[in-house]
Amino acid sequence: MENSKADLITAYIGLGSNLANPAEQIKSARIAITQIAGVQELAFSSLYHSSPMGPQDQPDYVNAVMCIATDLPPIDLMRCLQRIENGHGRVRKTERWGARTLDLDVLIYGDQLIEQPDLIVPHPGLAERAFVLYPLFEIAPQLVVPGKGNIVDLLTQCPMNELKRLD
Ligand code: ROI
Repeated sequence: MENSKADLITAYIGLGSNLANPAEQIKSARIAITQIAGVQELAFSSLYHSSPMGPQDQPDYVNAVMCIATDLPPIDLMRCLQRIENGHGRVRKTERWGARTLDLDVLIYGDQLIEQPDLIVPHPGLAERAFVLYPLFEIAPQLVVPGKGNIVDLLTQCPMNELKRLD
């Protein structure tokens, strides 16, 4: 369904990096996202330091979550985020879950459940990922994640592991 002009959707974006000065990658991605036409920043979490999920022979990550208001349809938003990833030197390798200069995921898009071949929202790994849930809770403590439930309930089932808040 097309969003009409007046319709602003609240969406959440997950940011992650573990190469080439991760904290700077996240900060410059934040600026690039605010420069997308049709996107306004509503909130940005602290930066978090996290140990890698997946293969352990890669550097630790810096993660954050951003809340935006947007009139872009979800696929257009995802394509804009992919362009920013590419502009930050993201090289897509065949190895699953390898190191990356910048990863930008549409975590949540309004109350929508989206299952398209190239976009699943809410992000399927959201409930198991401390590096997503804790920054999300910081900026949206009352959030109900569509199809998954209250952020507080999700948090209580997700150990913090090695996650550390940086600022
Ligand atoms: N692990 C952490 N800690 N943070 C991430 O952003 C992240 N992103 C990924 C995989 C490789 C699954 N692991 C991660 O895509």
